Amino acid sequence: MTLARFKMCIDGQWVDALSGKTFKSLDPSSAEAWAELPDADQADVEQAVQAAQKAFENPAWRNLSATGRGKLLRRLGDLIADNKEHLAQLESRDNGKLIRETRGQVNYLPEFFHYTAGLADKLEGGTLPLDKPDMFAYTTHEPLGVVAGIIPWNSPLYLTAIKLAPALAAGNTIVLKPSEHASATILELARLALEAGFPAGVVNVVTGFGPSTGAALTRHPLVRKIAFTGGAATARHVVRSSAENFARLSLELGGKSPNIIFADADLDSAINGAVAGIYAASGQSCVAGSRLLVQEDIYDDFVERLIERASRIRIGNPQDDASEMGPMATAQQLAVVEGLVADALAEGARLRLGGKRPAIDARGWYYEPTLLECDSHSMKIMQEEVFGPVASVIRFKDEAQALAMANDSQFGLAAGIWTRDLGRAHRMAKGVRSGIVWVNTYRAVSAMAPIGGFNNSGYGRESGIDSVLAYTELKTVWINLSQEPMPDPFVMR
Ligand code: TXE
Repeated sequence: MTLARFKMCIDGQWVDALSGKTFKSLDPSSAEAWAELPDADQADVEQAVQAAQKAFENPAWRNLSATGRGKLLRRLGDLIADNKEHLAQLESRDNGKLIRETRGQVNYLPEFFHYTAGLADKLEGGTLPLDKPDMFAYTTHEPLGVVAGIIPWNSPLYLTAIKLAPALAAGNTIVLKPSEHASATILELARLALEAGFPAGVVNVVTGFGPSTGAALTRHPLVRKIAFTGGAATARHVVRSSAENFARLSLELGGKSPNIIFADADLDSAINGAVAGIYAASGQSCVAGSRLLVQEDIYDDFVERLIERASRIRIGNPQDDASEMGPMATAQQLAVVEGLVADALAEGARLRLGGKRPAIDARGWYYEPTLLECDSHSMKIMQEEVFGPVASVIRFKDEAQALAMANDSQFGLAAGIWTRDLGRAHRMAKGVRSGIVWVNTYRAVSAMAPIGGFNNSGYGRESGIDSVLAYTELKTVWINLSQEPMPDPFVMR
């Protein structure tokens, strides 16, 4: 097969790595190479960061009004809409996500740019009601400078949009480092940003591997903020890099989210919600509802019905409209899933569904929808993120026990609550320690709704009205109104 060849975007130019090195991206549905990309090292990263710093100081960007930045973002949103089918096909090809899922995500993608475009000129500072009559003071929100966006493979366009749009709305410049497993659509996004009219160097993309390209970027002294989505182990490297120059950080690190089904829930909806939570996107979702907590009165019925529904899931080529579950994005991820299921079985979990690769005519990294019954919430499979189509289910007696189990986790990204009791819905929503709570629904997103986690799920929030502020510094300006000479210099005023 002839490989698609991509170049990186540095300072508005499409370039190879200075070393000439490349790497191949594999198609998860066939395990075959389909694309070749530049393998950037420190020298390329240096050029990208310098280009972003130069663009940050360039009056064409620095002096562009907030209204002007908003217009560019709106145009970028429109261009994404014009190119939506191409982007959806490309992302599905690159990371093995279902075409119906990538279409859904890309159809909604312009909203992130349109919504954030409207925030660009609403970054208002304040005037301070000072208790010093001869002084006047006000605050302004100013851009940080160069932002590094580190992107994982599971939803590259979406996870880039929620970093790129606010960073640009606030007047920063950015260097994006997509995952080595799924870079293609981020390069296309940079192409659209140039077409929209963002000056050269405002949006740059370097492609390559985490420990080389990613690490060179995150430890660069000119990088003022790192916006990271990925795994906890990598996040610890990123946090250490940031310590060198105290770069601002936002971290979104996934979770082990509880999906809690009470006996009074609409069971048909709850079954769909459980499927959406863990089998959609083959479970490769930061908000996956991988812990199913089910009230004892309906437990047996729920488990049987879930098995019946999940065993009908059509596994197949992600590019096929009829498929409901595609492959794991990488061979490593498939190995992680297989390892964690083996550990769970060794620890005493009962396999009720799946637990193996499906017998389909494809060489890709497919894994069946899997359900494990657990008697103890302290089992590893109840505590560790799998990032695959593996749900572990356990019964609970009452609300108090459900809440205790829900919060017995190192993570805290999302939670689902299924009940018809309004009071219970609010009590649980208040009690659960997570950044997102869905009641009688799951995996809903909006440009207006902040996402981010409690505990080891990371810190900082993306999306929503405050997301742009997270890409700014606050400045306080003091004006002395007095006509008198400066008083005693040794006393604080
Ligand atoms: O992610 P990594 P991986 C979880 C999930 C998964 C695990 C590992 O549990 O099994 O993480 O996945 C870049 N300096 N999530 O290994 O390594 C890397 O190149 C700077 C949850 O794929 O975190 C990629 O661009 N950057 C998650 C990005 O970090 C480095 C989504 C993410 O890769 C780097 C994905 C370094 N030293 C996985 N090393 C979510 N929150 O949704 C790697 N990178």
